[in-house]
Amino acid sequence: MYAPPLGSDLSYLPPTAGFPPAHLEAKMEAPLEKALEVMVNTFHKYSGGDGDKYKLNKSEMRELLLQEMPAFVRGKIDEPGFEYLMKKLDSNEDEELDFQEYAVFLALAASLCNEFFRECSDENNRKR
Ligand SMILES: [Ca+2]
Repeated sequence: MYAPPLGSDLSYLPPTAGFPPAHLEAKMEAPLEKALEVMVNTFHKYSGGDGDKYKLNKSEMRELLLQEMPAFVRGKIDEPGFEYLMKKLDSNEDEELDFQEYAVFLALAASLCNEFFRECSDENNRKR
């Protein structure tokens, strides 16, 4: 959850404010902050399955893709493509994805989304 920067002075808050203080909680409503929270929570939702609780094994990653990114994988896992993806992401070759390796996957997925939206907007601009 949200932690205020070290040294921030929260002493002006009424003692009943609780933690996180209401004004900081409200800040987490910003879309990008929400997205970050979803990215982190989604990792833990699946990594907490079998084996290492802080790593995604192949079956956990397969489940994450199917459940959380169905449009991205078009509703099914292409096994050779999935094996290739896992191999590329698993930089320390332990057959599992830790959070850093998962973060690389998110960056890759975000880049693909960006290209997709750029192509769409180029196409729309050409039509005008
Ligand atoms: Ca790994």
